[in-house]
Amino acid sequence: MSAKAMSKGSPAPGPVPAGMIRLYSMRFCPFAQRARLVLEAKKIKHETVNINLLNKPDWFFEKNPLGMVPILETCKNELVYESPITCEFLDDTYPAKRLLPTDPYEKAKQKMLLEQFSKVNGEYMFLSD
Ligand SMILES: N[C@@H](CCC(=O)N[C@@H](CS)C(=O)NCC(=O)O)C(=O)O
Repeated sequence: MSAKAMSKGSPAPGPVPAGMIRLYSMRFCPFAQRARLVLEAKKIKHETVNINLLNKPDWFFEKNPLGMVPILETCKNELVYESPITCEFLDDTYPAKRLLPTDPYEKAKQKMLLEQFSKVNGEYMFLSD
């Protein structure tokens, strides 16, 4: 994980190296934690770029118009945001050791459970680095 979060004025990171995926994150973000858990569980080679959410770089909005983490960026310049979507994208892109069921109803049940847990408001801090 990068030591310091990128803020307004930080240069945009270059292209994602081949064979790698990049996670834009914030260390204390519970939504980014979902993507981090999937990356870890599936042992996906990745790099992390932390963003100072109190002072976002301008280029960050080109990655996600909502200006939120988590975001995944691939070496094909694909950008994926919204944590449940990032998790499913990782599971589909790296199909070894699948985390989501393939049965449609079982998959729907997992997503419904996630929706229920998403109603629980956690308290977290917006720290810059
Ligand atoms: N629905 C989004 C929520 C992500 C979210 O709220 N991220 C927070 C950090 S924990 C964020 O980026 N906030 C920046 C802002 O609201 O400006 C998801 O599931 O990915």
